[in-house]
Amino acid sequence: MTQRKRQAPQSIDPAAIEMLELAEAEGFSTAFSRAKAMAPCPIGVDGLCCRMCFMGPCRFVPKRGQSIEDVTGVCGATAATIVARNFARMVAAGASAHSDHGRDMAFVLLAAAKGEARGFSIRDEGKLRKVAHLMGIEDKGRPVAEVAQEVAEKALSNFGQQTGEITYASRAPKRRQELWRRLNLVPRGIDREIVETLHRTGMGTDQDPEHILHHTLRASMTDGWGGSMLATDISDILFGTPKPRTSQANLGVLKADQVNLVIHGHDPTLSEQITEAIREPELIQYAMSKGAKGINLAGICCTSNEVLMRQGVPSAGNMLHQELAILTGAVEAMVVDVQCTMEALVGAAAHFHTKVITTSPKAKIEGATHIEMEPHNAYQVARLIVRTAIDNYPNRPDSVHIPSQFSDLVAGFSHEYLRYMQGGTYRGSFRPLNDAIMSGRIRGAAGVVGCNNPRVTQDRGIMRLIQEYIKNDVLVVVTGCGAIAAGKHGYLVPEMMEQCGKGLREVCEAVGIPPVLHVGSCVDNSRILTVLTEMVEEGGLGDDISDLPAVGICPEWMNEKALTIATYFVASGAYVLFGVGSPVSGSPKVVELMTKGWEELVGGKLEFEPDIDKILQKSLAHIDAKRRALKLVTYDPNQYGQSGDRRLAGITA
Ligand code: NFS
Ligand code: SF4
Repeated sequence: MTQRKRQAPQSIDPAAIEMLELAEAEGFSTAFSRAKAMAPCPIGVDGLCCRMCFMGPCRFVPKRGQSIEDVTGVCGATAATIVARNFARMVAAGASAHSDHGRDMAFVLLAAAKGEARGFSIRDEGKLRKVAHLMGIEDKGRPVAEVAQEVAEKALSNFGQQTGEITYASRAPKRRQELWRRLNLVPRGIDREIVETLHRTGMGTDQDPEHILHHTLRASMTDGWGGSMLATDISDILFGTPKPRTSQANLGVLKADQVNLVIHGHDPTLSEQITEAIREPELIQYAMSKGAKGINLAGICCTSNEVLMRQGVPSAGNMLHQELAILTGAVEAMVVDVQCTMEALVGAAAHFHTKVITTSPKAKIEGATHIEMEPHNAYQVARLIVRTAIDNYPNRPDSVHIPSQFSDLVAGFSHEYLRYMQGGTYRGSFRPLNDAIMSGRIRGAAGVVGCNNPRVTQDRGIMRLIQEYIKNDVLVVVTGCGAIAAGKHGYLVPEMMEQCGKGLREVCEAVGIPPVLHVGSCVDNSRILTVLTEMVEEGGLGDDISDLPAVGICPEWMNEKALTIATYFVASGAYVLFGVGSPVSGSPKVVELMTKGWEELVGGKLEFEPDIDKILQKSLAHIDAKRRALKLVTYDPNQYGQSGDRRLAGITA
């Protein structure tokens, strides 16, 4: 009855709970408390508000006895049209974020190739040559810098290109490419499709929901097979292709006796330089001269994932940990670049000595210190930021409150490494994985990805699904804040094979991997597209991504980017389920178009399902249905595991 009774717990993470108790006691505001204080707008939550022109804004609220499909705006637009338009704009915005990130990476590569970006080099020449090959660029006998310049220019041309096809569409399975071409779904250029989405969805242009959603599929692909895939590839070229690294996650990685520098956002450019700078003896010495024992670097959100995957920098937590990290009182500086960095950071920092430092030419926050980074000065800026944090150490309050919790983890499973681990340098392939799926050792695969959202209990949906999947022999890959959740709760270690079904456990034992694989940041969802494609090409699991016994889940989504990812996975043939709630629930017609309609069109569909148990049932049913369609052996949880169990029993006896 009382409000408190109806409220779900705020988090299942003990470190977060500890900090939230402190915040409540001290009267500090957080996203958790603000979400409680502000209910979602009851009209906007269903996608039923149109602000595309000033004859409105129009609210689509049916009168008693009226159907929603009979309500129109001043211009006559129907609910289905405005819900589809709102969704399309969110997808375009998400695609713009990931793609602009990809563009920035291409500019860094170009500057590095021309020798105009001190501190940047081609760390992974093998990957550069592989990417050159994928782009149709001749690399034999040519100097690295020359190839890198051409790769960067080719990547940049994908953005402004007006006709033809984006380069990486040709990386998809052959069948998928044919389907896309038949349906006119291949993006012509990244910027073009995003701009066209804005044009189409303004007042009085595209007013057929099915037609709007068709273009939305095309626009979303500018992210997955465009900007994100380019961002991933170029980051690997510049900073190295990830391979497994051990590290830790949760607020307990902050250190009471060291300068704590937290990097937060998405772009690895500056954070890679900061990772380098904190190792400089001169700066360590400088920190000690201020009374600290050293410099401790930790990440939040996807910047964290980028430097975790490549450098093993520990993670202080996922999206909802950004304010909580500051409330420990132990953070000298929080350095942000772009995306998912809450304006509230400045208010949280005002309680302490913490400096919030914005660094992107695209992003300032009022009240934050702005130290702008460009590729040519990145290392100097990184040093300046580290010094600023050190200078702030003596201002730290006498008592700090750092929760003790953190978990060990292994991250760094790039698609290249996944291939390598299944056979080594010369025999690397996806054959063992495909065989394990075909024989039923592994029932299928699930990607558990994406955000935190204070509208639901932090990490609960993510962790429940991960636990159930591995118990049911479903191999899990994780990215973004979902990956950090898995890390915080101790699921990214090989020991977790103990929690697996027998078949999956055997596979994990044989290969020596955790059953939950951290494959990277949110732009690295493009790695999952590559893995799915390689699985198709390996043979035995059908001839398109839509044939695979695989699902994609975002249990705690909040960002527009998550919707874009969902949509490009659907366009690629995947079944995608989202928790929390639906931004299109206002129009049954749009819901039908995005489920039944998209499934008929492209073999994938997007469903919003707030009930995590239902997500679990639906996803497992989908995996089993795909197994049946492929005529694979029926999954039987008791078929495997005997040998592995006996061997382990022998060891421990
Ligand atoms: Ni993805 Fe990564 Fe996290 Fe969500 Fe934000 S950090 S880009 S959007 S909240 S997973
Ligand atoms: Fe209202 Fe139509 Fe204008 Fe939207 S475009 S605000 S529905 S009049």
